[in-house]
Amino acid sequence: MFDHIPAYPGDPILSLNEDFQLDPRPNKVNLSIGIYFDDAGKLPVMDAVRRAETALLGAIGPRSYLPMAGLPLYRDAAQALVFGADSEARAAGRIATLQTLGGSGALKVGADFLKRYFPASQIWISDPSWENHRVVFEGAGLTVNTYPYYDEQTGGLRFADMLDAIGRLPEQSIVLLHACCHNPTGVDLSPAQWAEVVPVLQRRKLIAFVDMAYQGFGASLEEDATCVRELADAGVPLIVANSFSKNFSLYGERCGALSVVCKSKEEAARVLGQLMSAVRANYSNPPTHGARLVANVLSDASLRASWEAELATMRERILAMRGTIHEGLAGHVDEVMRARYVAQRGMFTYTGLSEAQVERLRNEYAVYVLRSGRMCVAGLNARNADYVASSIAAVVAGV
Ligand code: KET
Repeated sequence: MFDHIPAYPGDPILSLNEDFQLDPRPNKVNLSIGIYFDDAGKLPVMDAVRRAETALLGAIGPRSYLPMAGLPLYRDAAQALVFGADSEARAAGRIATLQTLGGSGALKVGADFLKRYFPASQIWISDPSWENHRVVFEGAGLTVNTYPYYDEQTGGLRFADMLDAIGRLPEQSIVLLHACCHNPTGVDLSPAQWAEVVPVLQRRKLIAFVDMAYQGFGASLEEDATCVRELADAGVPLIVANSFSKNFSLYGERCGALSVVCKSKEEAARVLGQLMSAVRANYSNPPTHGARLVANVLSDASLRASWEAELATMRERILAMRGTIHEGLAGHVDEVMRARYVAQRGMFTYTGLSEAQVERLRNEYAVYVLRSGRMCVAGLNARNADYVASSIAAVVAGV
C-alpha cells in the first residue's frame, strides 16, 4: 500500500541538527539550528523560568483542556509584550490574540485563516527567508513569491529594490516581514527604513504578516518590536506571529502567539472566532505547561525583571561572540566577508561561504553551519570561537 511513498529528503535545519547529535567527534561545534547556547555550550534554563516552574510544581493541579484560544493570562501578557503595554489598539480591544504551538503554529493558523478569507491573495517572503516559511505557507495552499532582500555583494540590504517590489504588489497581497534579527541573513531594516515601508504597505492596501521569533535578541524588547508598533499605529492590516522559544529558552514547550489587529473590537471578536476555528481544525487546543510558565514570568514583577536582565545578558554575549569571530578572521578573509559578523544582528549571520566550503567545514573541522552558509552565532563561545575562525580561514584559503 505504501510502496509509492518517497523518502523524506529531510529538513535543511532540523535534519542537520540531528546529524550533529550523531557526530562522534569531540571538537564538534553546532552553529546550525537557531538555538541559544550559553558560554559553557549548554542550553540555558532561565532563572525566572526555573523559579516559575518550581512554584508551579508545588501547586500542580488537574489539567483540563485549555480553551481553543489558549490561556487568558498568557494571551494578554503576550499581546502586551508584542504591541506594548500602552498600545492604543490593545486598549481599544482591537487585537485578537491567541496562544499557539510556538511561532510555527502561529504562522500555520495565520496562513489557514488567510487562505480561507483571502483565497485570491498570494504571499511574498524575503529572498532569502527562513526555509520553513515557504513550507508552511505552501502547506496552507498559498502561492509563495519572493521580494528582493539580501545583497550578496555587500552582505547588506537591497532596500530600494525591496521597496520597489512591494510597491508593485496587487492589492490584498500578503507581505511576510521579519520584525528583527532576520533569519537567515541577520540583516534588518533600520527604523528610518521601516518608516518608509509602512506607508507603501498602507497605500498598496497590503496585508503585513510579521514574524517575530527573536524579540529581545536585537536591540531590546521594545526596539525589536518597532515595526509591529508602527504598522499597528498606521492602521495597516496586520498579523503578527511571535515565539517564546528563543527568548524564554523554552523550545520544546511550543509557546507562541498569533495576533490580528482589527479596526474595531467587534471585528476582533469575529476574527478571533475564525482563528479558533482554524485551531480546532488543526490541533483543537494548545498545551498548558509552557503557557503557565510564560504567563507567570511576564505577569510577576520580580520574575519579569530577572527574565529581562537574563535576556539582555544573552543578547550581549552574542554581540561579544560576533566581535571575537570578527577579530579572529582579520587578515584571513576579505573585509566584505568579515564585516558582516559585526554589522548583522541577532542569532544569525550569513557567512557568504559556498556550499563546498560549508561541506569542508563539516567534514574536516566538525563545524556545522547550514548549507546556505547561515551560521547561528549563538552557538559560539569562548572555547570554540577561535577554532571556528581558524576553520573558516582554512576553508576560505582552500588549504
Ligand atoms: N520564525 C522564524 C523566523 C524562526 O527562525 C523560527 C525558528 C520560527 C519562526 C519557529 O519558531 P518556533 O517557536 O520554534 O515554532 N527557527 C529555528 C528553528 C527551526 O528551524 O525550527 C531556526 O531557524 O534554526
